[in-house]
Amino acid sequence: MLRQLLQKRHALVLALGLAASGTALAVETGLHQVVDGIDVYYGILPAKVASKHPATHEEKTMHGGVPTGKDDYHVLVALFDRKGARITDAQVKATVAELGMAGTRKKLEPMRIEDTVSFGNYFALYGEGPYRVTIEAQLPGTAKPVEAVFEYRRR
Ligand SMILES: [Cu+2]
Repeated sequence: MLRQLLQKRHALVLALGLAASGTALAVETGLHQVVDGIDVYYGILPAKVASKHPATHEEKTMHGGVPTGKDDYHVLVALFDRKGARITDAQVKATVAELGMAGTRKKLEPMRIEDTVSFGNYFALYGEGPYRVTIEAQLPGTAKPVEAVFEYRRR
């Protein structure tokens, strides 16, 4: 069980492109919930962190290119089924909203990195927060999306 969890976390770290920068940031920004038996891993980090990666990194070109503003953040989700297999065919959306505000809802695009598929997009976080990040994942053959809500604070 622990080994499985570590593998998942490792997969998320890889997906976030943080493998070289150690685990501290990944632990700080990566969160996990189990909803209806689906493991939902969530990460958020400043876009400028992603843009420091080598030019060959796929992240450079995804979601229309890496925004460079200090308020631009990359939201990333990894999904695993009850058997621990990575889910690659979900329709994933995220709403990022400062508490009490309507926020921004966007599709999270499939991101293929290192032979894994995660889902991500960029969001602008202009306020101080805290933010509520709502992940909706529609899995094939299911009636209603899996929903996970995370809170995020800029620091
Ligand atoms: Cu991405």
